[in-house]
Amino acid sequence: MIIEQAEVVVTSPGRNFVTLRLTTDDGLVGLGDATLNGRELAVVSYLRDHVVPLLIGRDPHRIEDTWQFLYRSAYWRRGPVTMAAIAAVDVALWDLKAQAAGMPLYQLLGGASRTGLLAYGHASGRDLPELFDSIRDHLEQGYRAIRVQTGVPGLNAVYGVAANQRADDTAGARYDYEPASRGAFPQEEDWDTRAYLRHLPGVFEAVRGEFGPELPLLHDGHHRMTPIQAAKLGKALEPYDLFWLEDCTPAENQQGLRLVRQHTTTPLAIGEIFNTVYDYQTLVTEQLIDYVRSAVTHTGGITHLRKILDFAAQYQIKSGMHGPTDISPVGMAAALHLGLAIHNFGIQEYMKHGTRTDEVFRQTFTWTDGLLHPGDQPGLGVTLDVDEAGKYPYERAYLPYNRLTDGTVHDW
Ligand code: KDG
Ligand code: MG
Repeated sequence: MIIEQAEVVVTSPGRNFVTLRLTTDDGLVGLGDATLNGRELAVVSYLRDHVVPLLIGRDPHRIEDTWQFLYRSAYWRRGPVTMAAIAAVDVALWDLKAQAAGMPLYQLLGGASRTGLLAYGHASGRDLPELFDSIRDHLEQGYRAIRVQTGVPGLNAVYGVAANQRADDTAGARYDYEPASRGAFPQEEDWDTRAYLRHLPGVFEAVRGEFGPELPLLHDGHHRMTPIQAAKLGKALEPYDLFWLEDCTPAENQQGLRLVRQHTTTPLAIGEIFNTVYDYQTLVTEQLIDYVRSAVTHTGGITHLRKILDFAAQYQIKSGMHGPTDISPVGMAAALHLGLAIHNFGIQEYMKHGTRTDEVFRQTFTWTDGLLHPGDQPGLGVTLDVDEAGKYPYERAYLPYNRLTDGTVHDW
């Protein structure tokens, strides 16, 4: 078998997605997700201009060799653009290998280690009544674990609080949360860490009061605190028994997590913007985190993320793969196969795509009683309807950025 054709498909059925589509001389089609929210076209160019020409004629079975070739032969290593491009190739190759074997991909990764994957959804509200409604709605949808994001008095737009109508679904239905906005310039949001720190513990106290002690609750700090502020928040949230506190600091300063860890037993999750195992070395070997947030899509694919997760497993650290709507259905499917196979699965983020996206990407995963399963079709179990994809051309979109009340640019 050889790779005969490699195409990069860009489509925007509600939001932008970049997909690598490999076709073999046997007529098999393998898919890989290369979506990098707000910087999509950089990955398109990396793939189209530099990688696609190297793939034609290659043996698709040589996954590890192809990975090492793309990583090492570029000379310029790592970074989100490179690693998203390599991830797309890697996942498309795994998809092809599993189809050629006539097996769902998780079987090639060692077989199922569980019957389904615990998933969490995104509840949010500008105030408590809105937040409680959103949590009830998620419980009715079957979620058994819920991320809680809330408005902060005095701030106009806060990360994770659903602000938009669902762009591509039933009129009036609430869009869970899509931070990127279409247009020529990123939207500006405002931020005040002290106001947030004063407000958040009371919100979790109220949520526990309303929904009881058992429901696993998560929260995303979205990189906005210094280590000492994160330590203070983790400590203040201890009575509410969080499943995790995510991205409490911009964690490229891995050593900063030592300070956080010294002060709190609130479990910590980090890594959605990381792209290689090297971003985790201190965090893992010093056991400064509890969950690895990396997505297959942004971390060099299944081949590299599996290595990170095996490394983490030696330190009792589990997976908590990133799964917002900017991970395409192809990227989600890859996460589900990997999550089903590994021993140290923790939880999977699951936001659900809109109906138009689901028409472009036909999927076979299941969602039953709060548990996801990738399904038993050979390969990833996702097909791309190229005609449907062609109806939705790329639209320029940016993630927002933050300014503090005095105008200083802050982490978003
Ligand atoms: O593109 C950015 C989003 O993927 C990110 O803001 C979502 O933090 C996020 C999460 O935890 O889902
Ligand atoms: Mg996050």
